[in-house]
Amino acid sequence: MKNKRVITCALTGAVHIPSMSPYLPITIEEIIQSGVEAAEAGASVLHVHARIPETGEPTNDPELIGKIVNGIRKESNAVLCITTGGKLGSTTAERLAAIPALHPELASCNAGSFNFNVSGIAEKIMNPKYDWEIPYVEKTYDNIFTNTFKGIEEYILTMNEHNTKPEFEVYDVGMINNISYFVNKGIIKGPVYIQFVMGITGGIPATVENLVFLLNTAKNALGNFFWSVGAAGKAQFELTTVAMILGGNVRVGLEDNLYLGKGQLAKSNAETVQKIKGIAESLGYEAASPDEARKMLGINK
Ligand code: KMH
Ligand code: ZN
Repeated sequence: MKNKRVITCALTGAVHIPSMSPYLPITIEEIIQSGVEAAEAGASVLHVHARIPETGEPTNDPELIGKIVNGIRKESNAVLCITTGGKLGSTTAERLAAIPALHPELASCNAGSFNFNVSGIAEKIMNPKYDWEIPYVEKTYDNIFTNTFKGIEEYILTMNEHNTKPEFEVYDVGMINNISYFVNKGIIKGPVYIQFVMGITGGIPATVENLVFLLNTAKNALGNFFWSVGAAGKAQFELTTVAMILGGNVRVGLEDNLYLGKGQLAKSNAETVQKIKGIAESLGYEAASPDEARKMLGINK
């Protein structure tokens, strides 16, 4: 498995707004199709959020998430990672609702609170398609993405109960200590899995030096752990490429970045997977299959 790399595709997220790209999947059918295509292109893990089909607004509605999950499960063996980050400003109960309902193999578990500011998007959108879009992103100027110790414990314990492995989203270096706290408390089952999400305004900048710093800090704090890198915006392909060279795994997809290159919108999630898979293969790595990803992550289907 040394040359295998797990490609995660984050399909739509809760940050980008429909007016930013006509290719952002919105409806249940679009998200299912986009996920199936991304898996066919080489993604072994699909990170799932839902949006209200009529408006594209992010939602935690477990029924909508369930329809997407069941639709993808019918057509693909990909590992599904359901968000518990959810819509900006949601409560813990709202963010957790889909886990008991769907007991996914993986779910995101955000490893600490921080300022999650995407208000800059508002300046780039001249003619928004929907009324909710500009207020939604502007509100993040005064937003703390809340993930307290009490909350993180609740996410971990709920996931344990439903046989779901937490994927710890680490946005800054101090969050590694938070994971270490819960390892020492003995509530994290199996090897720790970290998704370093770099380059959010409010989190650690997406640079190679910072990735090496995060990795060294995590090695000192945790010993062995499984890891992947996602990065916001144009740093996505640079940082994921470096991650593979350093022995890590990667997350691409339209949740984090809408572009394949300068001024070139990605027309699908599959295109972002094809791009990183091509880079992987040119470096001598192979995309892990879903069952190989399960082995690498230490999860049972
Ligand atoms: N919803 C964003 C605030 C996750 O999926 O867990 C963060 C997010 C992370 O999307
Ligand atoms: Zn997400």
